[in-house]
Amino acid sequence: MPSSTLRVAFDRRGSVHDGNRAAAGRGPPYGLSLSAPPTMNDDPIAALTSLEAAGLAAFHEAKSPADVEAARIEFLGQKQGKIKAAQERLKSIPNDAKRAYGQRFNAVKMALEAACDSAKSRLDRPESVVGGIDVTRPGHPLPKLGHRHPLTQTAEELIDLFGRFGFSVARGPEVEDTFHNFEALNIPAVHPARDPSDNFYLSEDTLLRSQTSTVQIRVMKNQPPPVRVIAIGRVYRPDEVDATHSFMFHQVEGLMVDKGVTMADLKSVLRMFAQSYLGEDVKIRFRPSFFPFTEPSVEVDMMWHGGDRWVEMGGAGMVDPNVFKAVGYDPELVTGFAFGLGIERLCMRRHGIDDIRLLYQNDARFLAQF
Ligand code: FA5
Repeated sequence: MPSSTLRVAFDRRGSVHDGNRAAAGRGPPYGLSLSAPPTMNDDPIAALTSLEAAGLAAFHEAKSPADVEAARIEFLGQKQGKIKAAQERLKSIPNDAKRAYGQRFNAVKMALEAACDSAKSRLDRPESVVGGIDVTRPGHPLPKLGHRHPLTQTAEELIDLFGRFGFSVARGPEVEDTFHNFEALNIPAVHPARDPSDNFYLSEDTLLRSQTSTVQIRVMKNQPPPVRVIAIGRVYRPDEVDATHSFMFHQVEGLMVDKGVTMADLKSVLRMFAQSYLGEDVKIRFRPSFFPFTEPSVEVDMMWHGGDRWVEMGGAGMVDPNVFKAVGYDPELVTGFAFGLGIERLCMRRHGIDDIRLLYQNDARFLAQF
């Protein structure tokens, strides 16, 4: 009996079988007659054909990478694979039949290699292939539907910039109570800034916040110093609408409290911010001003695009000791600065927009430019 029929091998289900299984009446491992290895088939070309059929069936029916590997070893294995045996048979083929055998052998070998590759790629998929759907495949690109509004872009850039200066982000409600909007900010009941004609009251003691300075109070009431935060959001005032004013707009509030914070720190931070966001050559200036919750106070102006006029960018100052007392900080121990800048105006100056109303009209032709 030829040695190949006695060889013990693993079939593709991982069980041990021997080369005599067909002879013993148990059938071949892949359901095709392989009982006669090439050396036992009288017609060498017919032997190649049945070898091809068996190999193709084995790769085709493989149900796991382990099945493919078992079939690869059985048919294409370098040492004892059936293709290797068929190649060795060439030596015993008469000279006049060698050419035909060689051509058929090459075709069978290539067909089995291709079947092996395609079985591998069929089965070597990640587990994410569920029900024939490969969920890891990239999807179809979505059509470009739009982009972030320039005000959102500005807000995100401010968060990024101040983040690099060490400021984290705090939030506060748009519907505010009079304590946070006024009293805690040193604006007593009789102050004209509380006038109903200057604010959108929702009830006697709630209103749409008129400034983001309210968040200063909420932050300080919730955490001990040191503090270094910004707060971004909408504010509401019944201002007459023109090219630089709206009844609803956005502010970025900044607050830094620590031991030894000075006006020089405030001016440095605002100058660095303006140069980073508006460009190295931006001109800003500080004007003495008044806010009930800072002392001393300043207005910060920026030279408008075109270079012909100053436009107010925000208000700022050193936190008033009364505010520290209202939130339970000791003004003998800590000092701090605060600022509130108009986001619309920063965005307008940055992009050369000359009318604030353009930012709210949602005209796609305008928005597409940013
Ligand atoms: C304030 O709102 C103060 N809370 C700022 C502040 C914070 C001072 C912390 C001290 C300490 P003011 O009312 O000046 O300040 O507004 C600040 C900025 O908001 C203005 O400089 C301007 O850029 C913007 N702004 C004000 N009113 C409008 C408006 N109606 N439309 C658009 N932007 C506005």
